[in-house]
This record gives sequence, structure tokens and C-alpha cells, in this order.
Amino acid sequence: MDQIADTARYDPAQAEPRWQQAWERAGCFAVPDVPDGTRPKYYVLEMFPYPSGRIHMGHVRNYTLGDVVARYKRARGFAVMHPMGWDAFGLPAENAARERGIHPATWTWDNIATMRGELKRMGLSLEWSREFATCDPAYYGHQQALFLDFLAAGLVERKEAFVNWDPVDHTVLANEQVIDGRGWRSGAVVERKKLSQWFLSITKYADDLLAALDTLDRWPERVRTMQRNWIGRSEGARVRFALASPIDGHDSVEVFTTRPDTLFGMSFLALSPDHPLTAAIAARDPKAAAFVQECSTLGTTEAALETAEKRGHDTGLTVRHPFNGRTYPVWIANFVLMEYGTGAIFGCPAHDQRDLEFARKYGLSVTPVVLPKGIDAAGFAVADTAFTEDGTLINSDFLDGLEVPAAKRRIIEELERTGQGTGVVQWRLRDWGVSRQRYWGCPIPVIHCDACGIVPVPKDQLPVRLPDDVDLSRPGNPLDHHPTWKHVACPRCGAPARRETDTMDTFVDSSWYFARFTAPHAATPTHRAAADAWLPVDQYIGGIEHAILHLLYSRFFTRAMRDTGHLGLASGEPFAGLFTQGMVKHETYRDAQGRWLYPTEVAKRPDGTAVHVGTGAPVTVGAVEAMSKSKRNTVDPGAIIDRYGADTARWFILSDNPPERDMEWTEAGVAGAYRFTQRVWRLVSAAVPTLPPHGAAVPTTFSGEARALRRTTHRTIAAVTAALETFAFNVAVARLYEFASAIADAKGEGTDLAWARREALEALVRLFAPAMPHLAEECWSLLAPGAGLVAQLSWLDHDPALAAADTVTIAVQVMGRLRGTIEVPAGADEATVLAAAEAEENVARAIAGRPIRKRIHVPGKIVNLVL
Ligand code: ANZ
Ligand code: ZN
Repeated sequence: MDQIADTARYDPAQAEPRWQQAWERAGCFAVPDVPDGTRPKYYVLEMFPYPSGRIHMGHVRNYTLGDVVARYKRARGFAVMHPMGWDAFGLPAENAARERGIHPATWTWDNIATMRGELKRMGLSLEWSREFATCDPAYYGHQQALFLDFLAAGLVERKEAFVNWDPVDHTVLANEQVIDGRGWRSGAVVERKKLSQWFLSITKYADDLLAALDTLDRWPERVRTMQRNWIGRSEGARVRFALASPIDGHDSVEVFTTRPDTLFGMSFLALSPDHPLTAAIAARDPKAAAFVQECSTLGTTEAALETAEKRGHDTGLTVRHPFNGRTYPVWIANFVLMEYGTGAIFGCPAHDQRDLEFARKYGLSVTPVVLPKGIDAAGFAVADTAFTEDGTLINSDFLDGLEVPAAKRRIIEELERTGQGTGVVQWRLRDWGVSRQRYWGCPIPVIHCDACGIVPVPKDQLPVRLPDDVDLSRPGNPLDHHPTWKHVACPRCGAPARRETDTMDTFVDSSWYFARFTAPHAATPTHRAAADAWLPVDQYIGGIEHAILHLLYSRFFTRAMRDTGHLGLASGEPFAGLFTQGMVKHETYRDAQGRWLYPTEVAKRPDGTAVHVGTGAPVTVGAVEAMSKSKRNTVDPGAIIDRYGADTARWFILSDNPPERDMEWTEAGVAGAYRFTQRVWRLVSAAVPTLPPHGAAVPTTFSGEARALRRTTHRTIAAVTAALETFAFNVAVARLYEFASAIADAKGEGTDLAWARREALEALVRLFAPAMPHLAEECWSLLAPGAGLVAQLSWLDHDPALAAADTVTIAVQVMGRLRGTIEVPAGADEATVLAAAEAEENVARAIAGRPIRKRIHVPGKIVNLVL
């Protein structure tokens, strides 16, 4: 191959695998489990992927961001932990098994193999020796050990809870398997059914999980707010209402309220369909029973209840108000949850929108008791919007005239004094139900014995492995109807006993993987020295969709692991820094029949219209939306890498927008990024023969052009460094585009400029290396043969003296009109500036020898001469 052709075009397909091997051989990304303390540690982690089949652009964005951080921090002298693994349990594997007859394990491991290959092609600086999949008994066995330790520490409980029950398939459904109140497979109306389930006691840490959010100053405020709301601490009161006539031993109902101040605005009392009193009522009243039955077909989620139409049933019972002596009707209402507060409420329609809708629907009274600021009591009425803000109490006996906070305090005092209620703190956070009646998850390591009750599996019998031979074609829990798996001898008394057949919620798997990564081969769940040295994760990166559950569960797990001796993490916080990336979007396309088309099926024309590549038929270009399989607006990362190389994909994905915002993937954008890789390659390869050798002595003097180029170089180093420190990766990219142009534009000759050009090119390559690591190595090997790998170089520092401006540009006006500009040394005195201004050619012509009456000088900016 001749020399010209060799350097004329950069061929990523040939270069990228070569550099990936070079990094691997040199062990560039390996760190010890227990750091030797010579370098500070930095743990960067992207949320590990679910092995769904292939990687998508969201992965490309996520892992590119993490890789830029990892490579940058490594160059900054940190020992960087950057691992990768697989969140490998979950329902899709079971579905694939049902639909295609592939064993969930086969499906999962095949997908992992494919996706590992794709990730490797991206050139990520990962330490693959730490890789694991959560479906591997070598991982989930340790998870079972953690579960047993939590159980012993009182952090696991068995309680009754409602599940979605499919009465035809005889199976528990996940919320997403309930579609419009029906089972997704059977189509049967789903029932709410009570089952004994395992719960992790996350509520024990509610206080700390809330308070510690204030310390997470490297988390997005938005995420902290979402967590705060989810934990939902509210102060309120429990109020007891006496039933006018007792029924079945019930003589009162307790409600929970956050607005005890509105007690005199009461219009009804409402019970949850699952309330014990409701059951007593339904036992005598078939209409009430029918209503409860109707409610049980709703989903169990709060969201389902929020959106469902508010409905109620009047029981005919009444309760007595604690203070005003009146009685109010007792209803059963579908929007009252049994799991929150006491499962009963008092309704105050004037000040609660839901109560108002309910009252209007059933013709119940609406009495305002809080008056908005500056409004006259006589002119205030509530129509169809409840007034939920603070104000002054009216129509409320001894509360009249008080502001809301004072009224709350006063009524709680009064309730406590008369023994009719108490002030309480209520949490929205529930204990975490982890029981799932599925096969492809981590078995819960306990045994049920008729004599001994619940018996933990002895630790030396872990892992409790999933059986391979399961029948997924039958409905129900495959572990439960497996012929032999569940039948074991009780570890305590030896009598025949049964294994727990529930598996754990897959959120458990992802709640501690980051700790396991620090010593993935340890014989215990963690290796204390490793975990304590590496945790917390310094920078965690992932999607906003995990802002609540995954992060909260992980924060619970690190606390529970700390309290059972698996971690030393005093703060209990797993992730010191969190970054949530935006989505990758793409235009959508449809043909004349309205069918979605893939971008690869569409040719765009210069005027913005589009046609089908095969048929030439017109295509409608639709909105730019998040890439999704259903709209077919996806672009396959593998195809992009085939065509342009990984660096181009990485560079484009960083360039478009700030990483926390959504970005649009466009063909033109990728093509532009690709052209840049070629331009850089040409710039470097054309310059190399003209440059002094790498490491040549600094010339003693520099001409103006060389000085200017050096200034650009050092300013760019400063700017790119600042941008990388703050996740402003698009800014770094923009500065590097400008820098490359500035280098190309410095066309002069001379040894000083050649030296400055080498300095600039070396800086360019090292600055873009975190983003385009392969191209950087290829350029570097040409610029500095034998000088090692860029991946092993330390970061560049800029020279502040060189970066500082040595001249400034000043605008010169005559009688307020701009006549010219002058270049003067930075910090030049006024006399020098004015002399230069008056001597400027155009300015002198405008003055035309006339006397100057006044000279106005704003240093560093402008001179105005008044004639
Ligand atoms: C009377 C009242 C008057 C209320 C008013 C609000 C406004 P947060 O803030 O989320 O804690 N509530 C209590 N238990 C409930 C349950 N199990 N299911 C459905 N709703 C329930 O919500 C507390 C408020 O939600 C409580 O305060 C109660 O309604 C309702 F002007 O009591 B309130
Ligand atoms: Zn026993």
C-alpha cells in the first residue's frame, strides 16, 4: 500500500479493534480490589443494562458519557473503577420462553453475548474482568445471604398484602400486566387478593432516607424532590369518630388527615373498600358487598386509583363530629386506600378537590372553613375548584380567626385533651414487597415447615439454585408446580417441608450490584476492605426513569448492608454524584397507509421531503420523538459503527446538546461528526513531516502568529478542562471544533510556528481523547511514535500566562460613530491608547485636523473622540 493512500483516509474499522487490543494488552483500565493508596480513587458507574437483545442509542449515550468521565479522571491521576455487568433477571426472558420456547437462561445469556460484543466495539474503558450477570448463582447466592442477614436483623418481614390476581390463569400479575382491569393473557377481570408476602423494611429508614437527601449536593434537585415526595412525610392527626349506632363491635372509626384544621368543614366520612368496618357492613348489606366487589377489579396501584372515576356507596351509617355534635354520613369510596393512614378519611369538599368532586357527584354539603387572604367571608363560595391554600379559619367555632398553621396546632391540642385524637407524622413510603410469583428471579432462601414455621436456609446450603427444568407453558408459578424442587427436609427438625417458591423483585438485584463490583469474586457478598475503599460511587449516570425506585432501594440497601456488617459506609449513601442523561430522539416516518417506517427505509431530499428508498413513494415526516421500537424511529448503533466507527458515534452523541437534555439523532449530524474525524486525521498526518520531533526544546522566542496559536492552545486546554469537570461535554466538543480550525488556519512558516503547531496538535489529540479514544491513539502514534498510549498519559495543564491575552482590541469612535479598531498591548496606559487611536488611518481622516474637545476612554473597550 502506498504512503499517500495510507494516510489520506482514516479507517476506523481497521484502527478501532487494534487500539482496543492495545489497551487490553497494556491493562490500562485495571484497578485492584483493594487500592494500594498511591492514587486517589474514583468510581464511575453507568446503570447496568438489562440484556434485552441489542444495545440501543440510549445505551450509547449513557456509556459514552460514563466513558468520557472515566478516561478524564484516569488522566487526572485517579485510580478509576469502571465496571460493567448485566441486570439479567426479569419477565421478558420468561415471555420469550413462552412465546418462542427458548429457555429464559439461554435467551438471557445469548443476549448478553451479543450486547457484550456491541459494547466492546464502542471502545469503552471498562474493566471487563469485573463483569457479572445477576442471574448467575455466583451472584444471587450472595443476595440470598444478604436476605438472610436482613431477616436476622429484623429488616425483613412477612405480611399480608394485596396483589393483582388473575382468576383464570391462577397467577399473580405485575401491575403492567393488568390492562384496563383485565389480565393481559387471559383477558379475565383481575381481582385484588390478599397474599402473605415478604417485605423489606425500608420504612425503618424513612427518617434518614429523607434527611440525607439534603447532603446529596451532587444530585439533580429534581431527583431529590421526587424522592422527597415519594417518601412523603406529612404531619397531621388521627381523629376518632364515634358511630351513632355500633355495628358488629365497631363503635368508632379512626381517620388520618393532614388538614385537621378543616374538621368543621366536614361533609362525610369515607372508608376504604378494604376497611374492616366495610367488611362488617358488606356482610349485612348485599348492595355494599356488590360495590366492594366492583372496586376489587381496579388495579392495586395508587396511580390506578388516582385516575379511576371517584365512586362511592352510602352505607346509611352515621358518625358523630368530635366538637359540633352533628352527625355525618359514612360512605365507602373507591379512592380511599387501605394501605395509607388508617384506610378512612373525613371528607372536606371545600378544601380538597377529590372530596369536592365526590360531594358534587353525590349531592353532599360543601362548607368553606378557610378564607383566602383579602377576601370577604360573605362573598366567598366554592364552586368547582376546592381552595387548598392557607388562609383564615371561618365557620369553625373555637378556630375562627386563626391562620391554618395555628388552627392545626389548636385543634390537635383540643383532640388530645378530649381523648378524641392525636397529632401524628405519617409517611407515604411503604415497606418494599419483594415477593414475586415468577421463575426468572432470585429464589427467596427460606423453608416452610409445619412444625417449625419459617426456617432460613442454612448459609452453607446457598445458593438456592433455580431448577433448569421448568414448565413455563402452564399458567401460575413455575417453581410452585415443579414436581420436586420445593420438597425438602426441614433444616431444623428434618420433617418434610416446602421451599418458598416466590422469587425476589428484580429491583433487589440492582440494589447492591455496585457494591459487588468492588470485589466480584469474593466468597462473601462484599469484601469489606474493597467495598469500604471504593464506595460510594463517585459518579453514577443513568436515566431519569430510575429517579425514584432504583435509587431509593439502593439507598436502603447500603444502609441495611452497613447495619448488618457488609459495608462500612457511614453515610449510608451509595452514590455521591448522580447525573441523569436526556433521551435520544429521532424524526418519525410513515408511509401513505400510515405505517411507521425505519429511518433506513427513508431517503430525505434536500427540500426536507422524504421518499421510500425501495419504492420511491412519498413518506410523511413526523415529529421528533424518543426512539422507540413501536414507532420504528430507531437507529441501530451497530450499523452506525460499521459505517462510521465508534468514535464518530461517540463524538456526535456528545456534541448535539447538553447531556442532561434530550438530543436529536440525525443522519446529517453523524455525517458531520465523521467528516471531523477525517479532517483531524488529515490535519495531523499532513503536518507531521513539517513538525519538530516530539519533546523538542522550546524555542527561545515566538513570532506573533506562533504566540497567537499558543494562546489558543492554552485557552482551549483551560476551557475543555472546565467543560469536562462540569458535564458540559457539548461545550468541550464545540471548543475542539474551533481549535481544529484555528490550527488549520495558522499557515505561516518558521521553526517557532512549527513548534507551536506541534504543541497545538498534541493538545488537540489529548483533549479529544476521552471522547474519541481510538482516533486519538492513531494520531498520537503518528505524532509521538514510541511515546506510549494516550490512555496512559496524564491530563494537560494549561499555562495561565500563555492563555492570558497579550493584546486587546479597542473600538474607536469619532462623535459616536465607529471609525476603526486598534490593537494595543493589554494594560497599556491611557496616553499610549489615545495616541494609537488618533493615529488610526480612518480615525485620522474623520478628524481631518480639527481640534479634539474631549477624549473618552473605557479601558480595554472603547475610545470616543468628541470634536
Ligand atoms: C381531611 C382533609 C381536608 C384532607 C382537606 C385534605 C384536605 P397526604 O398529604 O398525601 O399525606 N387521605 C388520608 N388517608 C387516605 C387514604 N387512605 N386514601 C386516600 N386518601 C387519604 O394526604 C393526606 C390527605 O389525604 C388526608 O388529609 C386525607 O384527606 C387523605 F381540606 O383529610 B385529608
Ligand atoms: Zn421443622
